[in-house]
Parts: sequence; C-alpha cells; structure tokens
Amino acid sequence: MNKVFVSLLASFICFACGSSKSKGSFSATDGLKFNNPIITEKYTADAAAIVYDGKVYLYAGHDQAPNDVNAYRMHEWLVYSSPDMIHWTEHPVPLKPTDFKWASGSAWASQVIEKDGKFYWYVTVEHGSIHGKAIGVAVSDSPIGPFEDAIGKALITNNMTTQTKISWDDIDPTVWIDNDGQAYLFWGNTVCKYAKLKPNMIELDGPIMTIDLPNFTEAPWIHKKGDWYYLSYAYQFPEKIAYAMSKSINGPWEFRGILNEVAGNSNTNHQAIIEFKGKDYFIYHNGSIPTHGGSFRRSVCVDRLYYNEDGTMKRVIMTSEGIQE
Ligand code: FUB
Repeated sequence: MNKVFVSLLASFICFACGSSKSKGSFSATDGLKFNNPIITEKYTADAAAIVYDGKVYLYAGHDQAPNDVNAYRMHEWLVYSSPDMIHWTEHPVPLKPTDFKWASGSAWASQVIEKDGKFYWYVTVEHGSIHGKAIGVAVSDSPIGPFEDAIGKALITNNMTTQTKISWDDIDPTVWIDNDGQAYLFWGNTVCKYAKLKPNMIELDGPIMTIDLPNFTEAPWIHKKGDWYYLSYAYQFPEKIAYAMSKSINGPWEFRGILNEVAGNSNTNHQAIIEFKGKDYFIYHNGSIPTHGGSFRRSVCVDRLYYNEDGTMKRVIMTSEGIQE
C-alpha cells in the first residue's frame, strides 16, 4: 500500500468511528512545541468546558464563514474531549440550531452542565418567529450527545427582557448549580441578567434579575474556588475579560479588574474557567490560525490560570505554547 492510500484509509477509519484526534498546529523547527490553538482542523469559538468522569469535555461553536465573509456563520456546535488538556479528540457533531424546530440558525455561545447523570446544554440561537436571539436547552444522557431539544420552545426570548432594545441581548448562557442544589442561569449582552432555574433545569423559577457590572459586554461565566464565587465576562469592545468576586451567588459582586487582554486579532473573547486534576485553566479564543484567522474565524486556546493568596486571579498570559506535557 502506498503512503497516500494508507493515510486516506486512516482518515476513513477515523471518520467511520466518529471521532478524530486534534493535534497542535504549528511545530517550530527550533524545538518549541505550540499547542495553541488547541484545535487546528476547524475554526472554533466561545468554548465552554466541564470536567466529568476524569476527562474534560469542551463545547465550542464552529466558525464557518468563508474567508471573504466577515460575519458570523455558525451552523453547528462541536464537542471535544481530553484526558490531559493537551490531546483532544473530536466527537461527531452533537447539536445544531436545526435541532431546535423553533430556531432559525446561529450556533452562538453555549454551556453544558451535568445534573443527576443528564447533560443540559444551554445555547444561544436566532429565534424563528420572535425577533432576536433566544436561549434554548438541549439534553442528553452522555456528555458527547446526541442532544435533543429539552423543551420544544425557547427558555428565554428577546421579548421577555426589556432592559435594552438590542435584539441580541439574550445571549451567552452560563449555568451554575450552587451547594444547596439551586441552579441559576446567567446571560446577556450589555446587561448581565440572571434567574433561578427549577429543579427540572428547563424552567425559570422566579423573576429575571440584573447585575450591575462595569463595561459588561457579554460572555458571563460563573465559577467557584474555595468560598469565592467569580463572575468573569467580556468587557468593552474589542473585548478584554474582566471579573468580579462575591461570597454569594446572589452577590453583591465586587469588580476586580482585567483578567485577560484583548485576544490578538479577534474583537471578541469568550472564556471558560475550570479546575482539572488540581490545576486551573483559562479557555478562550483568538484568531491566530493563518492566514484568514480573525474575528469571524476564531480558534480556541488554553492557558494556565493562577490565583493570588487573597483569592483574586492573576492576569492570564496568553501563550503559543499553551499547555505542555
Ligand atoms: O460567537 C458569536 C458571539 O460572539 C458569542 O455569542 C459572543 O460571546 C461572541 O463571542
């Protein structure tokens, strides 16, 4: 068998078994190994991640805009898993906006959370009949899907919120389940909103509230370390990532400044923060794949995150090397 045939056969076997390995993109000739971006076969953005059963599952939007189109063209979400934050396996496409019959497209930012063995995927999509972006929920028994619409309608629609006249102000859901089992949904563009979720995870349980955060643009992400809650978010535009801290999920939130600078040639940034096997990670995107990478052809990257003794976070240093062995 010649080499081309062997390579084609290997690709076919990977395709047939439904997953493929993602490798680091640029190996330098001087011995440096560049692991950022973590995915180089596709443009990926708005990553969210969970730790489950010894692995990290990373969910991302797929930037599919042709090289001459400077607009979001996102028709599916992708899922990858890793045992070590270095080697990533891509799984079959788990969810598309077309899986929500009421949606008309736009696989914007999302987050998955596990509860009682079920995986709930909160997504941003364009609503088909109610003007503006909306938030839907999909559910699966497995972190890699397949996922299906959990409600049959949107959880949040643009006409449920009145703080702004922006049609895309109900985007970028992030979900948190507190120690007492109460789940919360946070989301928003220009105004950060949040609400309690019922135990079924697919209905709001109370009013939609707002949080006053300086220069809030979008992309809220909640995480906890010790007894501190952290609300990080995209700040200004082009977007830096800033954060606030609180001793309660209901605030008050104290603004603590910039966590991550503008991500190179991408005017958006979108973070996920996780702890995995005793180390803390900051997941974000930039536009670093040459020659067409940029704001609409983005790439997910990972770097280490470090805390100060008082619980504040050190500014994240974005690197080409990323996570090394
Ligand atoms: O990817 C589309 C939108 O851009 C996301 O929803 C925002 O967070 C920004 O990254």
